[in-house]
Formats: sequence, structure tokens, C-alpha cells
Amino acid sequence: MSDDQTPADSKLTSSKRRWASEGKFLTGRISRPETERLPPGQHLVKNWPVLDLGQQPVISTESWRLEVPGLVETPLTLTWADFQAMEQSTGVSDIHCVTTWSRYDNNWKGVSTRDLLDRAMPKPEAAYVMLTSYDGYTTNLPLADFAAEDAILATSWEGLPLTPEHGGPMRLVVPHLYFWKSAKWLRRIELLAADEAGFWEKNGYHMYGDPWREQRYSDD
Ligand SMILES: Nc1nc2c(c(=O)[nH]1)N[C@H]1C(S)=C(S)[C@@H](COP(=O)(O)O)O[C@H]1N2
Ligand SMILES: [Mo]
Repeated sequence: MSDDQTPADSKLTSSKRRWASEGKFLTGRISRPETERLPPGQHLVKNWPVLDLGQQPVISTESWRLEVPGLVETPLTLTWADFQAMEQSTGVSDIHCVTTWSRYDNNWKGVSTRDLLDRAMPKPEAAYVMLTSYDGYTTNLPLADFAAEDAILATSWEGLPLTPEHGGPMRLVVPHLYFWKSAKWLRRIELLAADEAGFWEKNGYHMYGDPWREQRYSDD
């Protein structure tokens, strides 16, 4: 402890200052009234459309691996058994696709992104993630959004194993961003210091993709 402490420098204020600098308790979420559940320009569907690049890879759970390289203390390569042995979480969330359909109340089960990150331990300079899938698809998002409380590495939807066309055996779900950020058939989660454009982001889609601000396409 230094000598130039002011009386306000209690243990609590110093830990609060540390929490502030670390962004502790920040969820990255914004509360919205229930009347605004449907983002602007979206319409509700009851079915669940399939959208992808047209190549649906078939990955057996025997050959499946999940890699977590980049700016982490512990780079991971998990087998299906490793992944199943991790704490399993459930969540209910809405899907908002940039092609204007939304689907409410999807029940997911899988591993929360936070639990995965706890295991890999991001280095302080890690600020973005680049996701790479088994079909060659890539997409990018800030680490804080990947680590959102309701972001889940889903292996199950509505109590059933996630079907191959929807990204089985495992896909990401990040409910608060347009669904193109939710990589199906996820293979690699690379932690980066700087943002890089993924597949759609290189093809005119927004780098962030907030449905509430209609960030469908990049400005230029
Ligand atoms: N690996 C992979 N993930 C992907 C895509 C893709 O082509 N490949 N398409 C994205 C897009 S544009 C959307 S809208 C959603 C569609 O998911 P769904 O087919 O389960 O509805 O997946 C996203 N994740
Ligand atoms: Mo999409």
C-alpha cells in the first residue's frame, strides 16, 4: 500500500476500481422492454429455416475436435468425450437472422462459452475471436460478446441432439447478435488482439451485427 492514500481508499474502493478496469460484471447486454422483443425489420417464424454455404459437412463425434488456439494461457484441443465431460448448461433464447426471420424461445443445451474460456484462460491482450467451421466458414466477434452470459456451444436443441443441417454435432449460439455470427459445425475458436473479418464480413456484412441497431451491412 502506498502512503498517498486518501481516506476513501478502503479495501472496497480499491477492489471496485480493479473491477472497473477489468470490466467485471459487465454483461454487454442492454435491457429492453418486452414490447420490443422483435428487432426492427424482423418477422416471426415458427419453423427453423436452414441457411449455410450449401456444403453441410458430416462430422462423426469420433473425429470431431474443438481447437482453442491464439491468445490463451492454455491452448485446447478437445475430443467429443472431453467436451461432454465439461459442465453442461441450458438456456432459452431468440434467433434473429439477417435475412429478417426471427424465432423465439429456442431451448439449447451445451457448454457455456464462459466455461470453455475459464479452461483456456484468455491472455489480457485477447479482445476478439475468429471462429472457423468444418465447412470452411469463418466469422468474427468481440471476445466480450462471445463470452456473453447466454452464449452457448450447443449440442442439443429442444431436448434432441442438434441435427447436422443446423450445425450438429456442435454449433455456437450468440443470441444478441445476428445469427450469421453463430457458427455451425464449429471447429476452431482463435483468440486475437485485433478484429479480423470473417466470411460474410468480407462480403459486405457488418463487423459487429447488432439486430437492435440493424447492423446488417457494413457502411461502405
Ligand atoms: N459453419 C457455418 N455456420 C454458419 C453458416 C454457414 O454457412 N456455415 N451460416 C450462418 C448463417 S448466415 C445463418 S443465418 C445461420 C443459420 O443457421 P441455421 O441453418 O441453423 O438456421 O448459421 C450461420 N452459421
Ligand atoms: Mo444468415
